[in-house]
This record gives sequence, structure tokens and C-alpha cells, in this order.
Amino acid sequence: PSTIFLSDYRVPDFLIDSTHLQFELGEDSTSVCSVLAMRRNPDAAEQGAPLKLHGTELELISLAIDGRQLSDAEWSQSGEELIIDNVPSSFSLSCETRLRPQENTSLEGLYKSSGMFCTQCEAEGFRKITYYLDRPDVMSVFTVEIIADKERYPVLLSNGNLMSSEEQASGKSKTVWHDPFPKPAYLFALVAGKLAVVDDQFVTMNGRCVDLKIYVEEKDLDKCDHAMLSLKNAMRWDEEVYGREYDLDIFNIVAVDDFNMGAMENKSLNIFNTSCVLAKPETTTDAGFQRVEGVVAHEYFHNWSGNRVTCRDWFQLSLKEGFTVFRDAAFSSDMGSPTVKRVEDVTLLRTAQFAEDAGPMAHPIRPDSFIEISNFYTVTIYEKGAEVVRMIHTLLGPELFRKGSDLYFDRHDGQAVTCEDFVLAMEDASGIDLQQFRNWYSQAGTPQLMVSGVYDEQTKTYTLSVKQSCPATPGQPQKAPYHIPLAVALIGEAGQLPLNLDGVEADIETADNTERVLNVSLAEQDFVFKDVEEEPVPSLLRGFSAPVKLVFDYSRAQLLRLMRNDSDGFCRWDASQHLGLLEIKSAIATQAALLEPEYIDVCRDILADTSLDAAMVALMLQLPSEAYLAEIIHPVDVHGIHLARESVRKALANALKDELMACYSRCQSNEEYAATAEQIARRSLKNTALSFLMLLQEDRFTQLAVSQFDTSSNMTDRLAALSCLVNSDAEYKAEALQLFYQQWQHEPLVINQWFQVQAMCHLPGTLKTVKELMSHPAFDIRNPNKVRALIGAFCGQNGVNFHSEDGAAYRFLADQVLLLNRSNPQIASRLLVPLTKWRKYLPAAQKLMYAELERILSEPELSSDVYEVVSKSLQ
Ligand code: DPP
Ligand code: ZN
Repeated sequence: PSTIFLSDYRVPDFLIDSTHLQFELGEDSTSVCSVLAMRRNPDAAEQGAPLKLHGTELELISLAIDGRQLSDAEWSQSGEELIIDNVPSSFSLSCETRLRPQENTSLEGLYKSSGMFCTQCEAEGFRKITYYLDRPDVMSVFTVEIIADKERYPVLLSNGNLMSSEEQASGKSKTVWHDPFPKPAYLFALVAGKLAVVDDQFVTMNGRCVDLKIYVEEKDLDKCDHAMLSLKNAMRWDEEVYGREYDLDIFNIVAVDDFNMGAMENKSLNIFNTSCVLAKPETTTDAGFQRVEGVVAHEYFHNWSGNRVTCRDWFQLSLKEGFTVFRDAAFSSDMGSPTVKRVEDVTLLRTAQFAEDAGPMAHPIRPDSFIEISNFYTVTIYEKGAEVVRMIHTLLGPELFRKGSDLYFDRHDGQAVTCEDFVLAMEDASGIDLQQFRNWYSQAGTPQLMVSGVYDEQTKTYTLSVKQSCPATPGQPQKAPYHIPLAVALIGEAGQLPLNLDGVEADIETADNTERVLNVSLAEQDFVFKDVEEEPVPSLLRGFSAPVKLVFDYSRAQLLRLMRNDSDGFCRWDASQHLGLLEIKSAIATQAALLEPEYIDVCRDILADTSLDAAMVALMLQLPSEAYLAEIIHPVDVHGIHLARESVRKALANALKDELMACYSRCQSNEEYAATAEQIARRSLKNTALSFLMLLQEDRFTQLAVSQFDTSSNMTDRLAALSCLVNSDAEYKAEALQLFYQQWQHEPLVINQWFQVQAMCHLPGTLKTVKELMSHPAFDIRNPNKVRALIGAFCGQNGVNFHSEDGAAYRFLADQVLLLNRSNPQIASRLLVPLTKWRKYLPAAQKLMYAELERILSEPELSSDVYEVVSKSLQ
């Protein structure tokens, strides 16, 4: 496999003005006839260049130019390219290919899932359908004819507007779709199947009525309400917050069971993984409801940030993904609890993304090179990309940011553009210089801010000294300083102090004068605050204003003040995590969990404080996760960390037993389920309390879990109770698992949760359970959701069992990767990620992990996906 470089980008030699596709879907094979109106690109460097079309795994039936069949001598093939040497400056290319969607297990291109045909073309799946210029800067107007058996496939869908639908002889029907918006091939979609539909409508800000349809299997008709509501909310929100209106009369969503990603934003025909669209209280957890809301909005928002304005090349992927994640996060924040959403996002960033930045696959949000683009749908491109847009929002403020986004959409509507175009629009609209800020696009790695503070009693000044650095990453030994917005406040005995900054020009005014955003731009920089009447505790990186690791040597007393008094919810929570970390570190050092009395007190107080958001209380009580601890304690002793963390949790549970019980009872409720922020918060706190109490191994608490499991009607409480039981020595657990299976065996998404809860059990013997479950009739290795629920959860989220000292789980993972390498390379290379982190662990573990990576690399037929990840991990 070869490496592709951003610096090699050239404009396309040819353009495709229109694309006409005819699909004849069959049980054995499918025929695809394309007619492309092509011409030489006047902007191309070389006007006599041969035509090179992308295509892979295709059976070519015929090829003609302007109606004349080409002889074999007139074209050749090389790798994924079909080359035709002599073509006129403008011509019509016709091509027929034959595909076998039934045998397509890669779930890329055209394939079958539960009896229905569907497509996934991003990033480069269209070349598995027909020969084409499969690159995002070639945009074309598509017309699509679909012919299929009308009994088996009564619903035939593609992008845009339905032009006609007719019955044909021999039991077939034909529909024709036309999409007036030119689009790249990656946004093409086709669906054919026996589907039921939920209908609704949305009236846009200019009074146009849009038909909204969600297509699902008949049995899932009762699980579409939440997605439909989320869609309508997202459509309204995009009008109100970004001034973006929907542009066609129809918007379709289709749910499919077998899907590599969460969902796909194909123009007017979004295809969703069932896990990201179906929801009802009995089968879906609160987190599931929130996922549906977020993903539906994300894909809808792509209609502007992605489809109307798309990416010039795949190195610009974060242009649409980072911006769209930023948009969907703001939407979810507006729909629910902003602080909780922020804490969840930061948690993901600080565990998964910081780990990626520190590992062998580290890449800037705009990478310089890749082997396989599918490997770059990463937390860096998505979540760090969103943080970078968020920093622009912070630096510009909401009004100028909106001016910038308006300019970006106006200037580039209908174009395929770059991250640079986005930054330029923001600069042009605001007049704010983002030159240095661009380092966020080109440099990989997590910047570190070392901050210290000195209070001078005499002069009443407080000086914050900030040093920034960024560790080397593959190919980038040296980093230039970043422009970092650092939001700060100073917390006194009685609350926030007014801020008076020396040399104020450089900093950004915020609503009141007790919070400032400092522009950190040098390697070392001092900020001096005047007229500070008492020694303050600095509240730093408020709202997590930049994706950095911030180090400040807080004392316990300072952290306690922040945890009790900081008005910034993120910083309060962060202080709670820092205090928890100190407890865990001391448990590691002393091999005992003797908690500091002040820590117990502050936890007791927040537990009793009913004025606080219950979700925040839950988050503050939960100790830093093992994944987060693995990012800050080096080298990572997985078992030591696990034992210490569990002992601290147990000690806390013991000290606060009564308060936890009282809290549990207070949060109980009989009201009808609703996925509101308030109810979600209460369930979260209740289940956090239950999981603490269960650590005490007292019968009465086990009974509590048993009764919650037996009597809850919603999946959130039911699954939380089941998880507590599975991780305990309760006798009832086998029966509970059995009952749960029997009740839900007809609901694949629930069975996935059943797999996952067992895969995540931290008790010994889980690998054996996972292996047994792989032979369970409900498991299917061809279904990505099941692979993720069982194998992915075990290897990625069950540290103690994955890192068993004999290396058995490493071997197990390598075996699964090799198996999936053949059937579904994208899923194989995703699954592999935990092994790539080998350098973080103790020497014995490193050696075993390394050996498994070598074993994978020695396999003869590695996909480019797996090859890239393994070879980079071993470098
Ligand atoms: N479907 C994926 C997403 O929306 C890739 N575009 O993020
Ligand atoms: Zn996206």
C-alpha cells in the first residue's frame, strides 16, 4: 500500500457535468449502467492527460465513448485505476459493471443488510459501484434509475426528488430520482427494500413544507418518534442559530442494521445505523436517546457544512466533521444541560483523543499524508477538530463567528473547499488575525500548559506565568507555539474577584469583568492582575477553553475551594476529578485507601445539595476513569490503577453509605419516562449511588439492585442494575442475564447491550465469557454493532481483563483482527486500536502486545486499513 500526500494535490483533469445511473438489482448480481457527461477541466495543468477513472472489485461489462464501444486495446488497468489514453475534450462515457452486493461484507459500496440493498460511499466506496472520478472535488448532477423486484423491494430510494415510479413487466418496478444539487460521489445513496415509514412535515423559515420520512423495518415503527422530534428540532435550530434553511422538499432517513459508521449524510437520503436512530424507553438507555438526538442533528447539519459546501480532498475531512461536531455539540447543549454536555465531550477528548495524540497514529486535524483514508475518521479529526472551531468561536465571540460562518457559506456554496478557506472566511469577516492559530491545523500532539501563580501582598498583584510546549509526534519533532485562548477567573474566599489586567489590549473582554480569555501565544508569558485584594485561587481553562493539558500545582485546599465555589461548572467538576486523582495516587503509593476527611466532607455536601444539577453531582462523585488515569500516570500499571481506584470508591461508599442511600431514595420516581435533562440527571445520580453501594457487598444493597432490575420499565435503570449485578458476586446475576435475554431476544439493539454488559465485567473469567458469547446464536461477526458490543467493548473498555498478565486477550484481539481483515477491513483496523497503545504499559505487557502486532504484520494479505495501523504502531 502506498502513501498519499496532501502536497501532491492537483485539480482534476476532467469534470463530470452529469451522471446518469441505472441499477438493475438482482438476487444474484446487480448491473450498473452509467452515462457520464464529461469534459476536460479548463483549470487542469495538462490538457492532453489520459482519463483515469477509479474502480475496484468491479466486473467490467462494457465501456463506450460517445456511443462507440472501446476495444480492449483502448484502455488499461493499474491498481484502482482504469486508464483511457485518447479522449476528446468533451464526451459521453458509458459503462456497464456487474456487482455482487450479496457477497459484499466490507459494507462499503453497494451491499445487502437484512434483505435490503443499501450503500455507503464515503470516503471511497463509490468506486465499488462503477468507474468514476471518485474524489470530492468532482461534483456532478445525478439522475438515478432503480429497477427491482416489486414484491421484495417495494421501496426504492435515491437522492433528491422522485421523478417517476412505474410498474414494469415481469414483476419489476422502476423509479427515477433526480438530485438538482451537484454533489461528489461520496454523497450518493441508494436504498431498496421492504420498509415501513413514519411521516412528518417541517415548515421552513421561508414557509416551504418539507416531507420528513424515516424508513425502518415494520417492527421498529414504534421507535422513530425521538429521531423525528430531534430532526425537527435540528432543522429549526439551524435556521435560528446559523440562518440555514433546508433546500429540498423531501428529507429521508433510512435505518440499517449492518453499518460501519454511526450514520451518513448522503444528500436528502441519510442512512443510519439502527443504533443511532431507533429509540424507545423500554429498549434504549438515556445515553442512547442522547446519541440519537446528536447523530440525527449531526447528519442534518451536514446538509450545509459538508454537502452544500464540501471538502476539496480528504485531507480536509475536519473541515466538515470538526465544524459539524461543533454544531451538533452546541445543539445538544441547547437541548439539554450545557455543563453536562461539556463534561462529557471533554472526557472523550481527554481519554480517547489525547491518547491518539500521544500514540503512533497521532495526526494533525488536517493530516499531511495517509495510506487509507478510512483510518482517519478519528477522534482527532472529529472531536479535536470541533475544539479548534470552538476556539475560533471563543476568539471571535458569537456575533463575529456568525458573520464568519455566513461569509463561509455564501462564498463557497456549491464548492469543494479547504480548511484554509474556512479560516480565511472567519478572518475576513472578523478582522481578527488567525495566522498563528493555523498551527492547530498543521501540528499534531496535545499542547501542555504549565501554569504557576504568585500573589504579591504588597503590590496587590497576582501574576500568572504560562509556559507552553507540545511533545514530538511522528514526523513532527519540533512544534511552533500555538495561539491558545485561556479563559481564567480568580476565586476569592467569597467568590470571583474583579479582574484588572496589565496591558489589556491583547485579551478578550467577556460579559462581566470577573472572567477573561487570555491570548496565550508565546512559549513563555506572564499575565499580571492588578488590585487583587486577597490571595486568589486561579480558575483556569474555564469551560475547557482549549484542548490542552493544563498543569497547575493546586493544593488540596485550593481544589476544595474550586470544587465548592467556582461558578464555572467545568472547573468545579475538574477540581473534583483532581481531588479524586490525589486520593487514587495516594492509594497507589500506600496500598490502602485512607481518604482525606475534607474529600469525604465535600462529597457528602454535594450529595446533600439538592440545589445542584443532579447530573453534575453524579459526575463529580464518579472518580476519574481508568482510561483517563492511563493518560496521566506513566507507565500504566493497569492492575495497580484498577485496584487503587476500586479501593477509593469502596472507601467513599463506606464513608457515605447513608447519604448515598438517601440520595438513591430521593431520586426514585414513578413518573412516566421522558428523555428530559432533568429526568436523565436524576437517573444518572441514582444509578451512580447504586453502583457505589453495590461495592459494599451488603445484602440490602444487592436487593436494591435486584428489585430495580425486576421492576424498572425503562432500559436505563434496568441496564444499570444489571451491570451492578454482573460486576458483583450476587447469585441472581446468571438468572438476571437469562431473563433479560429471554425478554429481549428479538431486539438486536438490546441484545448488543446484553453482550456489552458482560464484555465489560471486570471480574476474572471475562475473556472466557466473551469467547463463549461469540458462539451464541445472537452473535454475528459480520455485524459491526455486535463486534463493537462484544469484542470492541472487551478490548477497549475492560482494562483489567484485556491486560491479563498472560497476554491471552492480546492474542484473542489479534486473532479477531486477522479474521475481520478479510471480511471488513474498516472494522478490523478500528478494533486494533488498543494494541497500538503498547508503549504506555509496563515492560512485560509491552512485549506481549508488540509480539501480537508483529504477528498481524506478518500476515500475507493485509488490507491497507490494517497495514497502515499496524505498521505505524511498530515504528
Ligand atoms: N457519516 C459520518 C459522519 O457523519 C461520515 N461523514 O460523521
Ligand atoms: Zn459527520
